[in-house]
Amino acid sequence: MNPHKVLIVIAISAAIACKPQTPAPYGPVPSQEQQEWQQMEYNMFVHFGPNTFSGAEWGEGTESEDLFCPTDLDCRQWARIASEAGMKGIIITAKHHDGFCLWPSATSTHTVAQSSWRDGQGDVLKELSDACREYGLKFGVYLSPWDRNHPAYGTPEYNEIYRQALREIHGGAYGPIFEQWFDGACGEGPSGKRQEYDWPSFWETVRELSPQAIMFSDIGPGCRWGGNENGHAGKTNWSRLNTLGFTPGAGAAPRDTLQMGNVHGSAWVPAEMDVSIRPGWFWRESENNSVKSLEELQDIWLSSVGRNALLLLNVPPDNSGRIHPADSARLMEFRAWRDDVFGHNLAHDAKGPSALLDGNYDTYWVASDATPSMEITLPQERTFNYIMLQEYIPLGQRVSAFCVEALHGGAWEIIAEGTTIGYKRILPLPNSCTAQRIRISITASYDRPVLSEVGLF
Ligand code: FUL
Ligand code: CA
Repeated sequence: MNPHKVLIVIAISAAIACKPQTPAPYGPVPSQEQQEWQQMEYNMFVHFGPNTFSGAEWGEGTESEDLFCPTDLDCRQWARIASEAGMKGIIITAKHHDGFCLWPSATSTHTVAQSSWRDGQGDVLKELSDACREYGLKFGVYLSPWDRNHPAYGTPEYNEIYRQALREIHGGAYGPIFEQWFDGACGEGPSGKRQEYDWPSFWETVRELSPQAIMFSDIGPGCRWGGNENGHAGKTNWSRLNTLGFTPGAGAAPRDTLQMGNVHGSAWVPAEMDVSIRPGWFWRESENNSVKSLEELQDIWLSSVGRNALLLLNVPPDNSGRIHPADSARLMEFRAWRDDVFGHNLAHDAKGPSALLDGNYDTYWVASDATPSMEITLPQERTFNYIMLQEYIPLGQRVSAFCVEALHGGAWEIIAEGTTIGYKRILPLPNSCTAQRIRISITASYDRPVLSEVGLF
């Protein structure tokens, strides 16, 4: 070999040796759609329908179609508020358990088309999907499988009717749908109608028409119910779940499993926390003074988004068809609090692994072993109340224990400890901490940790 060639070979080998290797994924990993969904963090749930006018939580299905009569429906107002609140999408109850369809569905005679609202010409899904597009929000749909109105409910025929309703919704008339919500609830009781749901065919129908849609149910497949309706995900929360042998609804995994996931779960099924800003899911006059306090919403944020889950906050419009000022005012306070606290990372100019401090989720730091420690040094002492950590989930969820220490008078003191991290973990400190040097130790992890970001707030 001539000397030139030798040099070239050496240079190429060196380049290969220095190129940082992308670590192999650990366990099941999120699809591209699940990654994008997780990054949405915060969406609006909208419960709207006959119950808005009757005050019921679960309508009977025998209500007159004329009961649904918003005097001043304004979906653009909902979308504007959602967007100003910092939400990324809206999911609406296209049909709740009473069976009333907010779009003129051919599958039912209990829809907006049979009501005198707008002479039967109205279509709430159309109006809301247009408004979402206008405000840059994603649009999602809840369609209750349990149907107290449809005469076919409880017979095999109903499965095809339900699929047909999905086809109408996902057929394109309402644009792309980012999430399809399958509610597992059924209050028929032991002597009521029993429907054997054909879940695989429901999922197939959505997959065919809306391959991008994340499908929610108690057990996924796209995302899972977080096991309660108070907005509190498990402190330990794996995005993995074992789904084999389980079905949505009565056949779902136990609630504590849904809250925590399964450490060795075979599928990527992250948690979504649905919770209402009011005591009920539907608006009622008597609850205008019971909108959750700012403190309650803060607590919900920290225990949903701050615990590796999505927050789906229900904001039910009133019987005029608009979101009540009590709710929108609270949403803006809540937004201001998040901007104020989390808008500025006090570690942005710190010394430490630069990929962890660059404000970019897609750049990450790979530890050289499973239980690394890393130090972050601030330009000067700063006071903070929250610590945020993020794993790079496209490579799976790995960390199962960690602790954070601060250097106080020459000694390291533990200020926070936790188990899982996942996409995002926020730890509120019991007392605010003033320090210049911070040490983060991963004390247990399946494979080498891959972290995207660290924040002090
Ligand atoms: C439950 C339903 O029964 C409630 O009415 C509400 O829609 C909630 C989001 O899901 O299962
Ligand atoms: Ca980064």
